[in-house]
Amino acid sequence: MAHELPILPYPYNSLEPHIDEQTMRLHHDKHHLAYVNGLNNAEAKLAEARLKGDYSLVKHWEREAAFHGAGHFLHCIFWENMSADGGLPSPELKKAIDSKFGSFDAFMAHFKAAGAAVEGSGWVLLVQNTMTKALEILTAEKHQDLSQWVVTPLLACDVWEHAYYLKYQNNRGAYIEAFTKVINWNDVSKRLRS
Ligand code: MN3
Repeated sequence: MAHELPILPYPYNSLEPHIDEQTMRLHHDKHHLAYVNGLNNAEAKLAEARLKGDYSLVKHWEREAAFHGAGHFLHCIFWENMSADGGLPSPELKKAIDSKFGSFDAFMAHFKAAGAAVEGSGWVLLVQNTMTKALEILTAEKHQDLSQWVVTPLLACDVWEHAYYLKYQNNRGAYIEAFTKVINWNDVSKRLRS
């Protein structure tokens, strides 16, 4: 089954003025689509390699599958993580945030600082450890190398330049601030596992 570009769960302009329509169109229709196509291509090449028993390019296609696969699935979460009217963290999520970070404000300050500090392209993520159930903030400077394997992403903020450059230029901090205005806490809360 080929992977498909998900339909954006809201109109392209619905996150204005925080995230602009032109960025959303380019980001979803061009950048995310490239990940979907890249992942499908890598999977097809790996299937072909198995069929032929020819693994001479396996390192390349495994890297392609990791790069495009990470890009595809993180963007799927990213679109759903945003909303014009995202509500508040559920009582369970609020409790988990307070327990890990001390307070919601401390969590937000940590999340924004971690995102602004990512070198080059990458992501800042709120994740849940599947062994301990505790929350953590992690950054993925190369998203194919997302550190700590036993985590579930709950909240993903794309800090690649294509996510903000049209509107915010080099001011990534202002973009992250804007992102926090459109976080869909209903969606983030739904991803938390007890
Ligand atoms: Mn992106």
